[in-house]
Amino acid sequence: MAKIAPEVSDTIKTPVEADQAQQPEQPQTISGGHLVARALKAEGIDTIFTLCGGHIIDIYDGCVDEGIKVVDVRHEQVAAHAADGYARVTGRPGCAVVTAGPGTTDAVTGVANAFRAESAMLLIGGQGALDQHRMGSLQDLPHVDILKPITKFASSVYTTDRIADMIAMAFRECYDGALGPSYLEIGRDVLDAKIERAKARIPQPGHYRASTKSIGDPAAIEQLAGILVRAQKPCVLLGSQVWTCRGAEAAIEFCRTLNVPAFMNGAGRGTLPPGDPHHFQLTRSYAFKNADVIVIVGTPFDFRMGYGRRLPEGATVVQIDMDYSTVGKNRDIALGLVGDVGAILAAVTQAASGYSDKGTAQRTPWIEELRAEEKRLYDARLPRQLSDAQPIHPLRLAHEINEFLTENTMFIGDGGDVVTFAGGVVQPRAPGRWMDPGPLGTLGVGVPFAMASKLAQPHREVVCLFGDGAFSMTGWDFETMVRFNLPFIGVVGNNSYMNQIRYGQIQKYGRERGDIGNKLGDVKYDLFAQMLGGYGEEVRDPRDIAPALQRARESGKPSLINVWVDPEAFAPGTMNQTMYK
Ligand SMILES: Cc1ncc(C[n+]2csc(CCOP(=O)(O)OP(=O)(O)O)c2C)c(N)n1
Ligand SMILES: [Mg+2]
Repeated sequence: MAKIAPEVSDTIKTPVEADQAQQPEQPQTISGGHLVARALKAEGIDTIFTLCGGHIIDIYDGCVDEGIKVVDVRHEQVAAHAADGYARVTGRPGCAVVTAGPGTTDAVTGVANAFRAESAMLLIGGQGALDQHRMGSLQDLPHVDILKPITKFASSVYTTDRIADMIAMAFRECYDGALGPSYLEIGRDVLDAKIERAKARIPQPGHYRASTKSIGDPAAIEQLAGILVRAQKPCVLLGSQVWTCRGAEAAIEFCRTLNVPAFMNGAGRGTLPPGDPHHFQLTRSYAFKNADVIVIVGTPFDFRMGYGRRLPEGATVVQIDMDYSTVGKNRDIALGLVGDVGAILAAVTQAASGYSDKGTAQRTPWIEELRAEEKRLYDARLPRQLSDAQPIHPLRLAHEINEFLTENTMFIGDGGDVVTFAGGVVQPRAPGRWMDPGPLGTLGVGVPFAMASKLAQPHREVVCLFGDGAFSMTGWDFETMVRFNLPFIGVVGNNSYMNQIRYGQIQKYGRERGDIGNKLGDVKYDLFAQMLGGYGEEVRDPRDIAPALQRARESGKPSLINVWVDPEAFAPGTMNQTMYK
């Protein structure tokens, strides 16, 4: 057919041309950064956390096309922690995008934290152009080598057409066993190049990885049901994986059907609400010491568990975990089960329903015994929790925060001693309402976790308790909270020290030498918040804590309540730290 002259084509169109005119024009080529955004979208990611650099700007351009929100922070550690937090809150992987060299090394701590906390996130890092490989390009470093030991998967992407494919691969690896982070480095030329769209494999949503809801060995399920039905004094510890697997309902059903008392740690806190007949908090050591069956769910025998050594030899210890290599590590077990911990608990409950007598009544005296002990320990602590002393006792601060929480509040702990105090007092009211760094113990997660929580679930209130040392580490991103209009209630338990470390120094070196390297200034964090456009006030009288929290809630702004707490009070958890023993 003869080519139609432009002036004619405006008025007379062939049927094919008319059809094409109605379709939005599909470019035949696509750039690497746009492929990144396509792959992130396929994974359900609607937000990335980033700090800009020339190596990565094409990803931003792709995000604009895909409708992915670009949250730009002030330090890459914050971007990585926020991606970790986003994963925990949403159940989808988080994503941080950072530039080459220092951008990537700044993010390493956040990735490391996600690694130990078993959080699924992808770090995408820039790299110099491949055609300048090892020539000394700007910000060039061996990123993959650096990230390899702290990720489940770390690789460079060598061609533009593999970008989306390798992102899908990285996400798949995040979900293999216990969750964890992946890292991809993409060279600047690989990212900026445009290729024919048809050449790229772009994995389709929901079609590049399988379900992980496995219950493992069915015989082990039956065996555990039998053990529990016969148990007189069982207890269960519900760890972070219960939340990761979204297994709260299954865990509640398990405890109720089998009449088993439950303790919770990490993100497992709030699985059972406070006041529930099977919810216990203060009697864990007592229960472990006296139990005949101990079921450890979704938490390793690491330092928080005394490496499993504190569990009595005579007890039947059962471990359930997503990760094969965690089960039986550091301590022998009677039975191990590997898979989705929620699915396993549901299967065990189901298997127990086959017993005409599940033995629930024989466990009631044990539950009553624990309840009495729980009350005794609570009453013994109560006077300090209600103390009107000035400077404020950190237990009183923890008490006031606990009273302030609602079912809709996410509680975040970021600090040393003040957060350890809070750990024994603050009780989240629902599953998934507790965030702490996890076993890496990284200070500085508070602002980024608050950021992730508010972005992913704007309707959910966030209360974050900071130590003054912890806040200082990533606190500048309070400004990002203001810029993105992310209101939250920040509380700084300000003792002007890195107190958790100071305690050990005083013990070891005496009063005179105990304050070396741990003294902070008397910083008015309330004024810092105000300076950045947030709400701030300070509190010295414990009776003013609750009204100040309320005013922060009503301000509708990011806020910091600077609470001056007693630097000479130390939490039992701090005093018992195993590293000093
Ligand atoms: C990033 C990081 N650096 C150092 C430490 C070691 N550390 C553990 S607790 C602590 C003190 C924290 O001080 P602060 O946040 O003020 O809480 P406090 O103990 O005073 O209540 C330090 C430095 C850590 N856990 N993480
Ligand atoms: Mg402090």
